[in-house]
Amino acid sequence: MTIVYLGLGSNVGDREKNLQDALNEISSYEGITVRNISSLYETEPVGVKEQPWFLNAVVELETNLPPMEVLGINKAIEKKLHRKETYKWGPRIIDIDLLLYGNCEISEPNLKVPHPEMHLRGFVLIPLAELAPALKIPGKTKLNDLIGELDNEAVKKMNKKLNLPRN
Ligand code: GSY
Repeated sequence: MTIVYLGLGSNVGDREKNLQDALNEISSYEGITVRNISSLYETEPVGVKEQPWFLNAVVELETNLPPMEVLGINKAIEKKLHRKETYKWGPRIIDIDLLLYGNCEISEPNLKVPHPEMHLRGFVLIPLAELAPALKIPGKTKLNDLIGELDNEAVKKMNKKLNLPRN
């Protein structure tokens, strides 16, 4: 079994429902057990600023599925939840990013793990640190050191979590 972290984000429509729908879908897959979920975070958009703020969370799961299969599941769920391609860094109903797959480092044309920009993104690092404060990103330094180096991009913790589906 491998511990996997996924990043969830939405800034279109009912953002919390979109994240909950994504989490429910993830947990419905055989071979995936959702173990934990961070609080919800209201976050300032990174990249294109002129768009609604995101709602973000990080999910911890356990799986025996290979990383490419996890990637395929993420893409299938994004499609099922009607994610439409807009433009790079543009608004989206749902985004499901494979952040970490155990301690693996993967560099395939369509999959890079750890997620190549995660060490720069407060909306990923801060919820991730809530779940795994002592975690070290393979090839990088400790989470707390990375968080200390972030620009002051706004990441506001909400006193709220998605419902953990029963596996
Ligand atoms: O990479 C995920 C989509 N995304 C986000 C996001 O989830 N949160 C914030 N705050 N900014 C973002 N820009 C993009 S693209």
